[in-house]
Amino acid sequence: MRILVLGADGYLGWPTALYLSNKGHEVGVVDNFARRQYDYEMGVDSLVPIAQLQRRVQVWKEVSGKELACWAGDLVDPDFTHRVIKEFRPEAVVHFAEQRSAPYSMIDQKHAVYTQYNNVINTLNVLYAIMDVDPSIHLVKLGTMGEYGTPNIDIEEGFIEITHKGRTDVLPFPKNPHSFYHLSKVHDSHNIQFCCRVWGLRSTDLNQGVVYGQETDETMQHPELLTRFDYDGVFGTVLNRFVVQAVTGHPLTVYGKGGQTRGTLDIRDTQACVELACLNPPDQGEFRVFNQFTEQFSVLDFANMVADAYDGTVKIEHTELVRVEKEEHYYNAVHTRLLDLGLEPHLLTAETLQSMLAMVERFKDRVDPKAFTATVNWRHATNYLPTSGSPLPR
Ligand code: NAD
Ligand code: USQ
Repeated sequence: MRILVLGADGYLGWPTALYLSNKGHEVGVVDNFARRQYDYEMGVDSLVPIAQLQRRVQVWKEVSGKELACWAGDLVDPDFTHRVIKEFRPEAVVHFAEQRSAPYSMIDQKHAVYTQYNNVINTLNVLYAIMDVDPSIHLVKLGTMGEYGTPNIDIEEGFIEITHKGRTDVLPFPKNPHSFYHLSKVHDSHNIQFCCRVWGLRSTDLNQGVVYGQETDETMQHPELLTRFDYDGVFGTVLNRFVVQAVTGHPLTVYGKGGQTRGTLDIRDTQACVELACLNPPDQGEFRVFNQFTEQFSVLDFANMVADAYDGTVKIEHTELVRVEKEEHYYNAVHTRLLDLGLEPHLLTAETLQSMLAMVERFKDRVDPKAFTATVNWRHATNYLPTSGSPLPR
């Protein structure tokens, strides 16, 4: 297939582009490097050094003999977005290209507005470009399990049958997200569903859980093919942070009681799920939702698993609950549709954790312990940054 990967300089976009290319698809990659600029803004860096996108594309060609078409530009610019989709003429567009940190979106008004503007407007531009260039292009959009929040009922896969006052309908599952970032994904989902219903586009919304891991078959082929790995208090996700904290002798930072439960998956399963979605497109006019995760754990489960897997002393610290979220709650989310398409999950085993710990060991001299601090508090919409006047990526 011809597959265009948006956000291909990022943690997930880059390894997914390589995976698709390795599978024989013709792949194009797009990014505006906003993610690198958030690091400059906050004075942090990926644990794993990453080569520039253009260099990675060149190395991939040397290693695999496969070409990636590459565009540098901002999807918020409608002309750029339109031009790329027209030039590449993909059969599927895989859209990773958003500001994806909940804490970043909660720093202050400027970061909340940036997040929603960047995410919602760039997705609208992609929808308009697809409509104009070729409405049969399948939009595979990365959403998030966090769109649903943590309701006290089972979470269905996108839709729920409701009987109300004697009448029955199948409706989008209620959304109750807990950050301006997660809200941007809800707004995207509504816009995409609307375009499928009204214009007859087709799309798969991949409501993905928290991803962990770093190494994939393709990125391991050369040091300059590695993908980023974030452990700081704004972009680092929970399990990735915990393995870095364990290796560097820092207490694992469980916010509050640690009963917060989330769906989660291995980075290699992100790659496989995206390909499965591309290879099995929905009908024209259909808006389809897959809950993209393989297991669910509480934050405290993650901490205990890391402590068990690490061959050394690990301290678990219950720190202030910096977010407004339930510390203990019911959680049971359906996730069968990708399994039905043939997904064979990599589950979170001691072996997986040990390989993550070994990877961190190799780069531990790059760790800045100051970056572990959770600097954003949901209850205070203030500028915490010493460089708060710094420009956002645009
Ligand atoms: P990331 O920040 O590492 O990558 C996103 C990439 O998109 C970055 O390289 C960034 O520069 C680019 N980008 C952002 N705005 C852009 C724009 N306007 N134009 C062009 N490029 C732009 O994030 P990630 O962790 O790789 O996540 C990718 C996607 O998956 C996101 O949409 C995220 O919401 C979703 N997701 C991630 C996780 C996770 O655990 N990492 C879990 C669930 C869902
Ligand atoms: N947490 C801790 N300690 C930490 C870091 C996080 O207790 O040191 C807790 C958080 O409070 C939260 C949970 O762990 O309850 C998950 O936090 P996270 O930062 O790992 O993940 P989250 O903010 O939910 O966002 C990440 C990605 C986002 C994606 C989302 C999937 O950054 O792009 O959409 O995971 S989901 O959680 O399913 O919505």
